[in-house]
Parts: sequence; structure tokens; C-alpha cells
Amino acid sequence: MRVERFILHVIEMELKSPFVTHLETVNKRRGIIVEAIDCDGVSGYGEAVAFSTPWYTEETVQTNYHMIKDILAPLVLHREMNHPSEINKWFEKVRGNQMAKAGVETAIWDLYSKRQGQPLAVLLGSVREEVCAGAVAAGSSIAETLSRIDQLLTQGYERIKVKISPQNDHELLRKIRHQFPTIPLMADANSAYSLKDVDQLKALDEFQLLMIEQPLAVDDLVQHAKLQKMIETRICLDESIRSIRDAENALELGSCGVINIKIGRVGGLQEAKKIHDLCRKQGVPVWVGGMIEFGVSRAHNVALASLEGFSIPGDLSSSSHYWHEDIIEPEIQVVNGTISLPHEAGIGYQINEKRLKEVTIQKEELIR
Ligand code: OSB
Ligand code: MG
Repeated sequence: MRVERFILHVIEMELKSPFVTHLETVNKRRGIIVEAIDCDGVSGYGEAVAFSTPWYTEETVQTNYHMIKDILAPLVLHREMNHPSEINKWFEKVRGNQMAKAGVETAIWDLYSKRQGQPLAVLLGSVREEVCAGAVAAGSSIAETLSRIDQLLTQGYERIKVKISPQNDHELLRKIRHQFPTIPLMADANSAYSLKDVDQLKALDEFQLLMIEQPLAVDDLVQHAKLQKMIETRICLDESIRSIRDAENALELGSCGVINIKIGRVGGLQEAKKIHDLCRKQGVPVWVGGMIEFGVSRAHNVALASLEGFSIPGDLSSSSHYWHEDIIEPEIQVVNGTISLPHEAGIGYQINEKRLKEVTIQKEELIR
């Protein structure tokens, strides 16, 4: 198999309602849809999931664009490959830039599985026909978050996540637990705390959270390990885990009891699967994280979530959770808390060309 050209589609959509964290409020989402086309004209699709500003990791839409166009695409174009896992070796000499790498690598996985005539999930080793879906309620006030939780439960989501910070945590979780005493609930701090806040974090144990996600700094596995010994709630790492080595270190240190795997954050499906395999061997549950992404990335996430170790519902909401209209058809749909795996080859969802065109703000073909 050989990629003869790439097309980068930079798209932008308005969210239905703002997504609020202590670091950033996301109103509009820009992203890059990476189309990899082979010599027979077959297209595979991936998505580079960095945000417009570097609040979540240091990558941005613009750095992704530069990396893909000037560095990564030239490493792939016109080069014969037997399997997408070879890409990892080609990309090894490029430091960091996981989301840019994943944008290209996932496009090639889609292309490869289409050429094989197999669903991507099957090639990854799926063990189920449907995946469990959780969703994030991230409103701009406690009242709004409560009403969003109510709607999500009505829609059948099996697990709810909220965003917390030292400014809102106790009041928010107390009010949620008052209204919804037993729902599977978790809280994501996106590094809002430091080890000095241990008493405040300990005070959250009473809310019986499934886990607390990324309480401390991105680069501090040691402090997470210390914190985990002092609180009952399981720690889940997100931003701290960017590679299989990070995952090995975190598990050896005892920095977490759960890992959130995002394909973009770890540099692609191959690395995501490695982390999954490691965690499975060690009995550590994993779940698929989200990036407020478009349908292409969600489709890859759904395929990944079909692997055995993904025992906790991921951030896998319906297309309609964030978007008025997605760029794939059918759209991702959560029914009774689950998403059925598609049976078509590749990611199993078609590109909605009309919608893609409508939201494209820049398009470029890369031939070399
Ligand atoms: O920390 O998991 C996170 C969204 C953007 C960036 C980081 C995170 C999130 C989410 C939402 O929590 C996930 C989603 O529903 O896409
Ligand atoms: Mg997170």
C-alpha cells in the first residue's frame, strides 16, 4: 500500500453550547481532517485533534498543520508499506507532536482497513458489537451543569463526567449528589490542583466518584503517586500519559488506578493499543477519552473502545451532543447508552461531503 497524496481539510464549527473548563471555554472548534489517498483512489480519513490554543497540550491546529504538511506527510508519501504499524518507525525521529502524528496515522488505518475490506475495529481486535457511552456536562454554572446532567441521563448515557476546580468542586459535587445520589459520576480537574490541596481533594471522597481525572500537573507522576496514597478515590491520568513509557512509569509508581486513552494524545492507534494491552495485562481499567472532536475522530474512538480492556464507558457522546450537524453519515448515535459498531470496512462511517464542504475554511493537497 502506498499513499499518493494527502488532502488537509481545515474545518470549523460552532459548538451548540460553550464547553467550560477552568483553563478554557471552547465556543468554536477548529480541526484538521486528514485524507490519505492511495494509487487506486481509495481515501482514508483521520483527524488531528489539537485545539486552536495550547491549553490542553502544547499542540495547536496551526502546529498540527505545519507538522503534517512539512514534516510528516513527506515521510509517508509514495512509500510502500505493508501495515500501518510501520508508520510509528518512520515517525520515531520526530519528537512529540502526537496529535499531528495521530492525524496521519489514523487516516492510514482507515485506508488500510478499507483496502482489507474489514472494519477497523475488527483489525484492532474488537471483542464487542457495541460500546458503552458516557458524556461530559461542562456548563458555565452549577445550575446549567445540573440541567445538562438531567438531559444526558434522559438520553441514556451510562456515566457522567463533570469538570472541577478548587473554586467549584465541593458545591458542584454536593448538588449533583443531592439530585442524583447514585449515578456513575466522575470529575476531571485538568491539573487544577497541587499536592497542597490534599485536604480539599480528600473531602471529595464522600461523593463516591468512579475516579478523579488528572488532578495534578501534567508532568508529575511522583506527586500523583503520593496523592493516590492519601485519597480513596481512584486517580485516572489523562494529560500525563503521552506514550507507552509514560503508562509504564505511572503504573510502576502507582500514580493512578485508571488510564484515559486518547488516540491523539498518545500519537496514534498503534500506541493507544499498546497502552491498552499493558493495562489489560496489569488489570488496570481504561476508557476512551474525547477531544470535543468531529465524527472522524469519534469513529476511530468507537473502534478503539471495542477492545477488551475498555471496561469503563468513554467520553463517546452522540454527534448531536456538540454539533448541529456532523461531517459523517450516519452520525454517531447513542441509543440506550451504547453505540453500535458499524459493519462497513474502515471506520465504517461515510464522509458527508456536503457538510464537510460547508464547514471547510481551508483545503490543501499535498503531493510532495
Ligand atoms: O480533559 O478529557 C479532557 C475535552 C477537551 C479537552 C480535554 C478534555 C475534554 C473533555 C471532553 O473532557 C471530552 C469530549 O466529550 O469530547
Ligand atoms: Mg481529561
